[in-house]
Formats: sequence, structure tokens, C-alpha cells
Amino acid sequence: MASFVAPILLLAASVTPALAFCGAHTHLDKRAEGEVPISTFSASGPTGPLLWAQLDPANSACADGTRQSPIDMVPGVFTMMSGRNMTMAFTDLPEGAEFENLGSTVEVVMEGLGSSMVLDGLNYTLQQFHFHHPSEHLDNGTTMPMEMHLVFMHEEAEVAVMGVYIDIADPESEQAPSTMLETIFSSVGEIAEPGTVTKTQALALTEVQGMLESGTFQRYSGSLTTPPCSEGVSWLVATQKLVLSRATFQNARSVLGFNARYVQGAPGERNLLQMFASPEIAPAENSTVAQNQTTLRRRWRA
Ligand SMILES: *[C@@H]1O[C@H](CO)[C@@H](O)[C@H](O)[C@H]1NC(C)=O
Ligand SMILES: *[C@@H]1O[C@H](CO)[C@@H](O)[C@H](O)[C@H]1NC(C)=O
Ligand SMILES: *[C@@H]1O[C@H](CO)[C@@H](O)[C@H](O)[C@H]1NC(C)=O
Ligand SMILES: *[C@@H]1O[C@H](CO)[C@@H](O)[C@H](O)[C@H]1NC(C)=O
Ligand SMILES: CC(=O)N[C@H]1CO[C@H](CO)[C@@H](O)[C@@H]1O
Repeated sequence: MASFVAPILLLAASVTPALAFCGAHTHLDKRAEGEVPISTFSASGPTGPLLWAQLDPANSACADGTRQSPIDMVPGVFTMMSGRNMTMAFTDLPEGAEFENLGSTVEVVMEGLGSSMVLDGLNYTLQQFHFHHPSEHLDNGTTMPMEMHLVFMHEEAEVAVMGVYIDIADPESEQAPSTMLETIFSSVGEIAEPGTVTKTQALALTEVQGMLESGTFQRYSGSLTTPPCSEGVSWLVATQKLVLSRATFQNARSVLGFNARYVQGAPGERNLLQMFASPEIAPAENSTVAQNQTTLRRRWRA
């Protein structure tokens, strides 16, 4: 099974769309020891999300999928799930973990380090977590400074991703910066160049587990937010947020640059790129997006 786990870890630049559903027949190379692959796609320009489907036929879901991620997390697109209803078993890492710059993100490699969660009776293992600046999902219409994605896999190649918004610490607020995030990003300067890797100091994942268990998750079925945009991904977006000190956020931002895919249509709606390609197809009257565009137009006129 390990042979198809690694590419998802790497944000899956070369994974086939089938991967998320039936990994049994994939034949993907395991990450070579000590090598950090650099992504062939980006978040803007000619290799950016408007053109991902043209980069590789395997990325077709990016342009025609109707359950794509990220989305605007507004009431009606998700169901709520209590953190207490989930079983998480995150393990602290006194030895730290590898921290890589893939060009498209910075990623902490967790494969084989023993963190897991049970979702719908399936035991998923944590493969990696990485970061987006700004957030990819919108929190009820609003972008957040950053978003962490914890990518889990079940051995039948099911993918589940926990999204956790990261805000900038407010001196007026009681919430202290996350020790785990401050530790990770204290070494981000060592991997400023794509293709580089370093080792973090000891990581306290149980701190994050405790925070997630005390909150709730907004659940929906979506996709990978990077090529090949495979669907069938169980998304769990936490309502509890982590915070970073302003100085650490600025260090993280200077390495991440901009790496968020644009917000996709609500689950089940036509892919925005298909709507663009067929201007005769107006957004459905009853589309929440269309309704909100109408509201906005009215506001502009006023
Ligand atoms: C928690 O699980 C129980 C039992 O499965 C279920 O009845 C309840 O709706 C769940 N609550 C939430 C908030 O998910
Ligand atoms: C998942 O399975 C592993 C191996 O059996 C076990 O150690 C771990 O506790 C399980 N995870 C959860 C959240 O129950
Ligand atoms: C979401 O945003 C709408 C409109 O901006 C607001 O009325 C509503 O209270 C918000 N919902 C939550 C849960 O914050
Ligand atoms: C719009 O509403 C109609 C009638 O309720 C329904 O059949 C149709 O599926 C809806 N379309 C979308 C895109 O939600
Ligand atoms: C999808 C979306 O953005 N829906 C919002 C449209 O606007 C109404 C009212 O302004 C909100 O309640 C919806 O959540």
C-alpha cells in the first residue's frame, strides 16, 4: 500500500484521478529517499488553477468536477460534526519530523509516525500536513490568514483532510500562539528554496488534537485543492482556529508566497470553468452563488 501513499503526501502532482477511489491498481513511484520533488503546477499564471486541466489530461476534474474544493463554508453546504464524536490518536514527536519545501507549499512529513483518526468506522493515518497562504476555504465568506491541511489516508486509498484556519494572534485575545506551529515555522527560513528539507524540533501534536476535540468540524465531500483535483475527499473544516504570532506569520508568508486555489462553486453546482466555456449557460436561478451575485449588484447600484 505504501507505494501509492507517497504521491498524495506530495500533493499529488502526478497522481491519477482514480487514486482517491481505487488505489489498488495504481503504480506510483515511492518518494526517493532524501529527495524533495518540486511541484510542476502553481497557484497563479500559466501553470495556475485556471489551466491545471490543460497541464495533464489526468487533471480533468479540475475543470469539470462538480464537487471541487475549496469552497465558501456557508450554512447549507456542510454538516456539523462534534470533535468529541471523533476518535483521534495523534502522537507527539520528540525527535521532530521532516519539513520540506515543495515549491507549491511547505509540508511536514508524517508517514509512518503513528498519528491516526477514525472516521465513519475507518482508521485513517496521517500522511502529512501542509500550509496555504491565504486560507483556501472561506470561513462564512471571509478569507483567513492561513490554513493548515492535515492529510489522512485509509488503506483503501480513501482520503480525508482536516482544514484548520490559522489567524494572527491578537494581543487583546486570550488565545496564545500555537506551540506546534511556532516550533514548525521557527525553521521555515531553512527551507526558503523549493526542493529543500530540514528537520523540525520536537512537535506537540497532542496540543492540536486537544483543540480539535474541543470544537466542531464542518463536513462535506470535496476534492484535492491541487492537481489532479480528485474528488471523493472527506473534508473536515475545524471551527476552532489556531493562531500564530505576527512575526512568525510574516516569516511563513515570505516562504509560502501565494498558494491558494480560487474558491469553487458550491458542491453539486456546475464547474465555474465549464460555465465560463459555455456563456449561453447562465448560472442557475436557484444557485446560491447567482443569488448572491444579484444581491451584490444591487448593493453596488445603491
Ligand atoms: C454524535 O454521535 C451521536 C451518536 O452517533 C449522534 O447521535 C450525534 O448526532 C452526533 N453529534 C454530532 C454533533 O455529530
Ligand atoms: C488506528 O490503528 C492503529 C493500529 O492498529 C492504532 O494504533 C490506532 O490507535 C488506531 N487509531 C485510532 C484513532 O483508533
Ligand atoms: C454568516 O454570514 C452571514 C452574512 O454575512 C451572517 O448573517 C451569519 O450570521 C454568519 N453566520 C455565522 C455562523 O457566522
Ligand atoms: C433548482 O431548483 C429546481 C427545483 O427546485 C431543482 O430541480 C434543481 O435541481 C435546482 N438546481 C440547482 C442547480 O440546484
Ligand atoms: C453561497 C453563499 O454565499 N450564500 C450566501 C448568500 O447570501 C445570503 C444572504 O446574504 C447568505 O445567507 C448565504 O449564506
